Amino acid sequence: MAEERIYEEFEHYLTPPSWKDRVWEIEEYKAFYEETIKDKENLEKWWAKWANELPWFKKWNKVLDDSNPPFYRWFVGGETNLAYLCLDRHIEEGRKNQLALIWEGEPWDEMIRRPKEIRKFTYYDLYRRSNRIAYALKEKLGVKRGEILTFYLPMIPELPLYMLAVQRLGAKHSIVYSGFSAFALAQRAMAAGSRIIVTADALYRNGKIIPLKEIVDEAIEICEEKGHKIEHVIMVKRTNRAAIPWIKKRDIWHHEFIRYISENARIEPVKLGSEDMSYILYTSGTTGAPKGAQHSIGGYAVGLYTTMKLIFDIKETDIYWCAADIGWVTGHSYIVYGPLITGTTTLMYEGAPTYPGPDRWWNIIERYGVNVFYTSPTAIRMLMKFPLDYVKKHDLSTIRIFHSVGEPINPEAFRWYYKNIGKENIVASSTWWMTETGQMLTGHFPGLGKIFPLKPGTNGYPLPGVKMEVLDEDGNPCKPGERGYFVITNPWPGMFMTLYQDDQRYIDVYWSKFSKDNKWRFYTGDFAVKDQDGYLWVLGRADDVLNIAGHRVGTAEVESAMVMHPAVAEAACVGKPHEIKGEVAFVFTVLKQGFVPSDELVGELRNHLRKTIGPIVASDATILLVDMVPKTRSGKIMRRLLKAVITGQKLGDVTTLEDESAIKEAEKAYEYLK
Ligand code: 6R9
Repeated sequence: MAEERIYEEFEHYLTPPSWKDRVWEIEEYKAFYEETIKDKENLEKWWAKWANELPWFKKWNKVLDDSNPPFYRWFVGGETNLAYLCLDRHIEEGRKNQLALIWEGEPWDEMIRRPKEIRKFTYYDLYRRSNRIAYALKEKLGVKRGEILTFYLPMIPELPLYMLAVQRLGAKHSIVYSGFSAFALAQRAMAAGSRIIVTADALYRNGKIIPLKEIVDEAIEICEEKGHKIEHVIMVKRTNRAAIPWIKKRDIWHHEFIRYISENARIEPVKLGSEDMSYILYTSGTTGAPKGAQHSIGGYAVGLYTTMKLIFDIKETDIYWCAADIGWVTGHSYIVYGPLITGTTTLMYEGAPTYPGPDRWWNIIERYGVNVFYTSPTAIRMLMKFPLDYVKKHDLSTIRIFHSVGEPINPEAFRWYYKNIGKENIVASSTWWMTETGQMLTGHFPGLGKIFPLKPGTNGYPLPGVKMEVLDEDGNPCKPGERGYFVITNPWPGMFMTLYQDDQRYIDVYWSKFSKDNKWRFYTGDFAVKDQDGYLWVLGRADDVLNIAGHRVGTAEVESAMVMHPAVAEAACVGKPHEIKGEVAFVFTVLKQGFVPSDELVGELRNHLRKTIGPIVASDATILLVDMVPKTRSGKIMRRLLKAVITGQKLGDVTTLEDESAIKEAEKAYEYLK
């Protein structure tokens, strides 16, 4: 069976040599962990310990209010503000000259072999600049506590500056990823009730200038057709493109907006309740209207602070780099708020991993001496395709910690980066969490001073204080090694508070499937396995799991097996209905550069599947060679679309699709196969 194979094969634990004297026995770690979740008292003690390391305007009087589940409230009675935690308090504590943010743009200067623009901000710089923006928002546009502004901004420093400015005012943001369509932007701006959109004229990516303002204008038209008025558009000037469409009175350049505001303008950060809203973020849901995950302030800050310390083992002296986009939750929590709350230096870059060459990232790590790195398995698999020389020519020895997020990491990709980037002496893990959880909830915890052995491909352990279970359809715990639904059975501080203006949907989507007998359980929508050591293996979305002749097989498992073959760069597996077996695997497969498609190769791949997962999957599997697979803009394979292709159904919502040609290509290849 698939389970046995996988968990047997990866029982070769890895211990980085620099940690060899600091390794927990599994039992010893388990005991530590169990203590934190033993009862409510311990749970509160555990989180209060971390909360106490942060300054508060006013301390809470209750750590966890669980009197109205599933609406949990954390650090009730406490008062704080995210801008205060990210900026003011560092200045008060004498860290004003500490480097807070490093940014580099994309346009490249070949002479000096680095980007033309690099900007560095101390904590004091961020403080002054965001104060000035806050002042302008308040005085010129009347932005007040509670108002939600929509940001449609690329990866430029003004994005975190505007985020921090609205936090000061007690206003909120709803950030829409700058790759989203006008329709998606309009839908989100209306749902959030925004009257102000902050954007840029354009962005740089892959050597091209991509206009944004036109998309905003189109979105505003859609809003207006529906009777929703956008009163102001603030636009950061990023490029020199000419002929930018302009509507007088509505549109204003950011530099004009702040021009006559004193650089010494100050706004006191508004004292907000711990359980007030900090922002909403619409999730890239698989179906239905986008869901606005509503995040808190105090609990969210504690969740981020704790995980920055435990999972990234962050130090003020570190250069920390999360290579995500701020438009996704990973960027909100781990490019902006998390690192700034901990007082470290956070790095952000504009562009793409392969421009001007496939070593852009390795070059960045070398130039700044990045210590802690956070990225996605998709990016790793993409960069793995290129010759190792691109890695080897850079000094990456500063990397101490390297975690991934967003999807299951196939052991192959894990081993590749552990060896080639980490030189087999880093702490690495796949940190599971989601938009709704606000903070990382699994991984490894070097910040405790000791680690448990690394297992390639796992999500490690649940964070101390977080109780996770793998349950069967009836809500009973699965045995170790058995696949089931991934469920969180106690509240955690960074959790979202509700879906914006839709409490009922919050209950229906997340809390109804497994809650019973007054015990509330959060359903993640994922499938997972807990192995014999208590390590978690998240297998992918529960709707991405195949049932082949009664055997459940995660699409991620098939894909992981496929990419273990030297010829395969990437694979996307979906289920194809089958008369007798119910479902069989259909694998869209992308070959690595230099491999030529042939019937022999397909035969060899099928054999490889048979060897790695077993005949259940391999015997009736179709392996279709394609040039690329369709992905969301955040890099997740859109299996739903591939499934539609092979079952002849409508494609449905494609707003999150990164590159439409991927789907056309799949259709063509499938036609040819038939
Ligand atoms: C942070 C983020 C959430 C979904 C989640 C799961 C998948 C995220 C993962 C992972 C396996 C990991 N996911 N991290 N699967 N291992 N380390 O990605 O949030 O965009 O909301 O996606 O991503 O399927 O349910 P979000």
